[in-house]
Amino acid sequence: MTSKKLTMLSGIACCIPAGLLLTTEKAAAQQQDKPLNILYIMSDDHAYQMISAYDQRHIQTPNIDRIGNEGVKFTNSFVANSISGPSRACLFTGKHSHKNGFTDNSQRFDGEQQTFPKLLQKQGYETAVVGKWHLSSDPTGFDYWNILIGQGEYYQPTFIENGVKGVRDGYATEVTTDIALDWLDTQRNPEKPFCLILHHKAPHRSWMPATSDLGMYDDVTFELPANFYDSYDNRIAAAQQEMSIINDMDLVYDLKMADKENEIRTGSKELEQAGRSMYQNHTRMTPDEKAAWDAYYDPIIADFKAKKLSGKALAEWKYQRYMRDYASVIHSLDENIGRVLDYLEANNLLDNTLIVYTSDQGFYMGEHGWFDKRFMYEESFRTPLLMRYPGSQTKEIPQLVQNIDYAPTFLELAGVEIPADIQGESLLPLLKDETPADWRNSLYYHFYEYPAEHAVKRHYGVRNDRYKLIHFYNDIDVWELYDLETDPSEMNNLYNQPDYAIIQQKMHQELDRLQDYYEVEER
Ligand code: SGN
Ligand code: CA
Repeated sequence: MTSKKLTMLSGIACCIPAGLLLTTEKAAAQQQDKPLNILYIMSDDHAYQMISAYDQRHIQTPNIDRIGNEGVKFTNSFVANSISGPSRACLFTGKHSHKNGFTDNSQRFDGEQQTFPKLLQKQGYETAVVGKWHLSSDPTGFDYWNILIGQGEYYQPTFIENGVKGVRDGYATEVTTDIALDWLDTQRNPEKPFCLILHHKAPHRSWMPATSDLGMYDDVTFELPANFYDSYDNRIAAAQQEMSIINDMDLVYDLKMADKENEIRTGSKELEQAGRSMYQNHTRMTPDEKAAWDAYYDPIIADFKAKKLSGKALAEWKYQRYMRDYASVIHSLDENIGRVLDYLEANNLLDNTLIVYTSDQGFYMGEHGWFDKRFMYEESFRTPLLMRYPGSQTKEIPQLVQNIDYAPTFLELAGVEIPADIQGESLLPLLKDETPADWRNSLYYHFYEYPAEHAVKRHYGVRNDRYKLIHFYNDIDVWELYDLETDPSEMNNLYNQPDYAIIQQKMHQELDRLQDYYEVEER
């Protein structure tokens, strides 16, 4: 209970019978002594461009926005390594990838190492993780876990509940929410503070909406990003990726054009087959879901085939389909986050719980012509971050924050001493309107997953509030420098431009300093 509420209580003391007052005061004191609960909600690949608290152009997300409206919006929130498993390893350890050992999605997380859920458990918290896990080894540090296998499935997803596998009926976003609410309501020990990690699969590729949401954005024409037709001049690594909507987004697998006549060829046998099996055979859908799916997509497929689109018309048709599917997936996500907030409110848990909403990284919604993430460019380096912290007066936090900061934040909140080897910084002072004068002024980033799907080269770099320096390496050796003030879309690589020589040198120095600070051995 906040101190404001305690004052209110003592203010009405004269009207309350003595016995009841004692009980109320005792309850209030107990509540005040009890550390805040933690509800950490993270979705998978949720672009901030698709959250109305961040961007009003495309869709409305009133429930997600509510967390920020009643709390704070971080306007400069970033990840350390823009891909799922590594992002989750940074979250749980508070350390960069080279320290927690989980550098790319092919790894297995060493669950023996120190994580914040384990330290919270020691402090008396009850801990649970529900939904996407993606760290390969079994969860450690959780009293309850109920996780998807790998990427999980949108329909009738298989979960592993404390080691036991089972298929759950329903749509992933709803089922994941049901499991989380059931744990909150009936399974946890209400005497203990809780830490619930609620990880959605949505809106990960291949962006399959709930059947109830199919078509809900069909009347909307989404604005094409100004750099949709980027030609990647002077940016060799950007030119070599395989995440282009035009070239790599599969008509069948990604955009569901699994025609019954089997006439559509996409250029990728593997993706086409995977798509046909998923949408034509409907391997995981119930007969009702299958019927609703076909009733929606069959006419779109027929129309698409009749139009015989090519060139820019085809590219923009693909973009609109992508945006519509993705937006419809977000609709369910937003509604289900609303269900969780309503539950907390109805059960008097809103004002003693820190609520976090974020994504495992950002995502491209057509910027540079792309989908997916991985790059240190803004759309995927950034990630949305909204927090509802009871008692906070701040509305927006502009400081540079990163996903290695969650672990120390939760530990400080719980009254646990932050171990010296944790690399992140607690965000608690920022939430309490007490920004330290020496808050970090630059961020370190490192992406390792190459050679791999989407062919984004390995790279590391540094970003401060204005400039970004990136080094692409491995089978390439290319530097990039951006002035984010004059070129926020990162179209103009300034590396080795004489006018920027001093800035370039300073950014190199800053990169060296950060690599020393974070003890990066491999450079
Ligand atoms: C899958 C997707 C990729 C995606 C990775 C990583 N392909 O492999 O498009 O980049 O996951 O995503 S798919 O054909 O399986 O859909 S992450 O968010 O889990 O890291
Ligand atoms: Ca992801």
